[in-house]
Amino acid sequence: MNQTVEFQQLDAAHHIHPFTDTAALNEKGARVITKAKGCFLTDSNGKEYLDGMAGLWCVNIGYGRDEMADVAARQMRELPYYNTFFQTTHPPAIALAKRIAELAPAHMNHVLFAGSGSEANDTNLRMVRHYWAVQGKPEKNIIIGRNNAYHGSTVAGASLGGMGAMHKQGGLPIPDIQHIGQPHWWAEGEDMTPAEFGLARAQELEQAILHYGVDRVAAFIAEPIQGAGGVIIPPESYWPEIQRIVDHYGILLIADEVICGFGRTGNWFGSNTFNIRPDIMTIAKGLSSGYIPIAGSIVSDRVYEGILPGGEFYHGYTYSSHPVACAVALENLRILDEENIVANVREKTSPYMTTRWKALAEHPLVGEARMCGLMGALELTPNKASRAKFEGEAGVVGLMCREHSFNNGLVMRHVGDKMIISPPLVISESEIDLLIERATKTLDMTYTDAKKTGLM
Ligand code: PXG
Repeated sequence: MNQTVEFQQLDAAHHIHPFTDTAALNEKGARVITKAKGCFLTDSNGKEYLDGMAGLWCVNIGYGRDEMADVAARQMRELPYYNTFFQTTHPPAIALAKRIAELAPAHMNHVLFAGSGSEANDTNLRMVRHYWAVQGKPEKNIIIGRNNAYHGSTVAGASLGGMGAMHKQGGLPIPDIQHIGQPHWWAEGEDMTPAEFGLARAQELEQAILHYGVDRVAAFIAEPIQGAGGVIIPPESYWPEIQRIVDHYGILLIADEVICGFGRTGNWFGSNTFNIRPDIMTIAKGLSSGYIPIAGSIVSDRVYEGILPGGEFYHGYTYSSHPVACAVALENLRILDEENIVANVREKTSPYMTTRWKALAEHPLVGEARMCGLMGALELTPNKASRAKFEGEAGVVGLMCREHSFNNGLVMRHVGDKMIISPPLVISESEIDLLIERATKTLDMTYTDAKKTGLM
């Protein structure tokens, strides 16, 4: 039997995929990725793909860095595991926490580690409620998130997020979580200017605080740029107004930096790019460039000191500050820093990529092409002028486009009828040229199909 078929059959027999219609996948067989180097993946048939998604928005330094494997092996030999419960610590946790505090905004100097972004957001939910309880305000426990935000897949993460389809499964959201509108001008701004719309959507936060009462609202959580929701870059008016509101009412601000952190927007954090002053930042993904699972909550001095009088915070994971994960993350941060990768995105790669990507808006299928740092999206539409949606269910054209993209050797994701991109931060100009060439061919093929099937 062909090895790919064997892999696919065994995969279908025993492996359940995340976020997948299992019956449909088993019928078709999964794509089997066997190795990767730099910005390229190779599948079990030897076909190469330019990885326009950096794995799942995480492989910032690119694949195949031997230093990362060497550090992991060294740390496994020296101290493969020990916990940081029971008044114990170890050198990799200390070194990584110190390095993160150096990189984070000046008022954020403390880190609690987790294994995934979802876990870190569970930490954040419990921490902000605990913070207010220690301040003598236990009823101040409502957390406000946004529609179409993504904060993970655990019970708290999915509740904080605003994905309707996720809320329908498993009885979510949990109590005392509320959602306001997202700053997605292209899809929802109607005849407002982006600036007016950004302001209006930010002011929904103020309306929510006044509606529930400032004595009930604990925190607001948001991604600086929504990633999984479709790379939604807020209008310039949005974040300054959010910051004004959280400052005015003294509400805690949680910036979910799981995607935006560690260079994705051309700065160490999306909070730097948008001039946000968070009380807590969620980090994961780019912290280790996906080489090993690790995440965390970076906590401001205000929240840290606010919690201290409360005694023990009954929270933590077996793998909080895992020594191998900490050592690998620290090596990743060394590479990002010493190879000047973040500044290079800001000054060179992002401007080049942005120019080339935005030119895709000329394509008859594309209503808007947007990019910040190295994360971008294309809005596919049957009518650019009216910013119309395709008839019928969303995502049919997006899915066609994704299939063509993979066949053309480019990993580009779809979210409904948006195409999204988030390549490794080490992508070169010639690789960007290749990405654009394959994306253009993909759009052409999708356009032909959409016309043929009467979708436009
Ligand atoms: N916050 C944000 C902003 C994320 O993007 C999480 C939290 C959760 O992290 P973990 O490590 O628990 O997955 C994420 C994760 C997609 C996709 O389809 C995006 C994520 C995860 C899975 C799929 O774009 N982001």
